[in-house]
Amino acid sequence: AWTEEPRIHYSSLRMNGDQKLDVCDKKKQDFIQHFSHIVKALTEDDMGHPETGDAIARLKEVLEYNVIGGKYQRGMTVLTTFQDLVEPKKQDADSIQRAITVGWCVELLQAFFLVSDDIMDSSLTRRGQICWYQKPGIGLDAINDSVLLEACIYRLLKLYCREQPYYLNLIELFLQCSYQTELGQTLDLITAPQGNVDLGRFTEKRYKSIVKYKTAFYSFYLPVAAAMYMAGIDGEKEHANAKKILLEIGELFQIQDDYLDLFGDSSVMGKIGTDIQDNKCSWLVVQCLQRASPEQRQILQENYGQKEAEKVARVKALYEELNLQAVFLQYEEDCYSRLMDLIEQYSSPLPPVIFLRLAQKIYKRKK
Ligand code: GPP
Ligand code: MG
Ligand code: MG
Ligand code: MG
Repeated sequence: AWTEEPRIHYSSLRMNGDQKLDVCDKKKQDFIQHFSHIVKALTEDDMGHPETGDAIARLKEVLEYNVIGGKYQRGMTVLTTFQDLVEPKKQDADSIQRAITVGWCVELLQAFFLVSDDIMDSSLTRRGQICWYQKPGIGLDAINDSVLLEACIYRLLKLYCREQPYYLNLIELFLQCSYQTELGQTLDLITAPQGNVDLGRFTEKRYKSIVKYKTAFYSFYLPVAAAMYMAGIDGEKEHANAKKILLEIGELFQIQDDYLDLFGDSSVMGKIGTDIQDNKCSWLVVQCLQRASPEQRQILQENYGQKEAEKVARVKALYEELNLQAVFLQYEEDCYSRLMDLIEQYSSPLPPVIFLRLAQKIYKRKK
């Protein structure tokens, strides 16, 4: 058996930290550079089309406003994971280009979700700029723009991956993860009806279901699973094991998102929080309810889910009285160490570095 090639290649293991950083920055630069090719591929044939040309020009504008400006963590995960899984000699220019393109497909999915999520959450800013639907002259036309962003995923997959053995797996993966995210968004929305505060709805159990579906599948399982399929790893067991870890990372990621919604620096985050106003089943409100006295619960009942700044401030003060910042810090620590155990238990046969890198990227994140 020793003559067999290792099925899974452990690249980047022999580098020191500095070299690794350089390689990562360079990789991210390459990835971002590639966006112009993506836009070109999506618009070149039809830009001057007599019938659809104007729509394509609008699509170009939508792409440039909404797909750029994030952290590119999900997209980069496809590329990096692909390179971890495939031996270097099989990483030819075309395979790398496909991994980058599929990475951009994940970024397109994210853009689709964010443009529509911002409408549903009545948000003001995203990635340091005004939300697309808030731009003068855009409004609810942004709904159609978001659907166009989604359509671009499948156009790109067809353009770049049609001939690949994993083509159908990728299409099904994107569709399945979209559906799960939409179910999660449904849970998020129906648990937060406008003008109807019912604190009894905000349970830990409901919280976990919401975040698993609305965030973890598309943010963590999708990019790693896409890279696995592209590397020829399509076994159920392998995917189930990776998913086990990745959904846990996704849960921590959304808990951080909820914490930062109120306690983060909005200029660093690039977005202004709305969870209290929106009556959301946030991690903070769930923790608050577990610790609140009957009097404190009453304060929450009177101030949660409303737009007035004084009421939002009262809720924040209550969270501070209950030391939820310290509770969060401790929770993040515990969660991280549980993640390390999970990675030890479930990463094989994939190199643990895939999961460790993701966990490290999000641990103590500020944006
Ligand atoms: C994060 O929720 C979840 C999403 C962005 C998925 C949206 C899914 C759709 C089907 C539209 P969030 O509202 O907390 O994110 P943010 O804080 O970035 O607004
Ligand atoms: Mg939102
Ligand atoms: Mg939302
Ligand atoms: Mg949020």
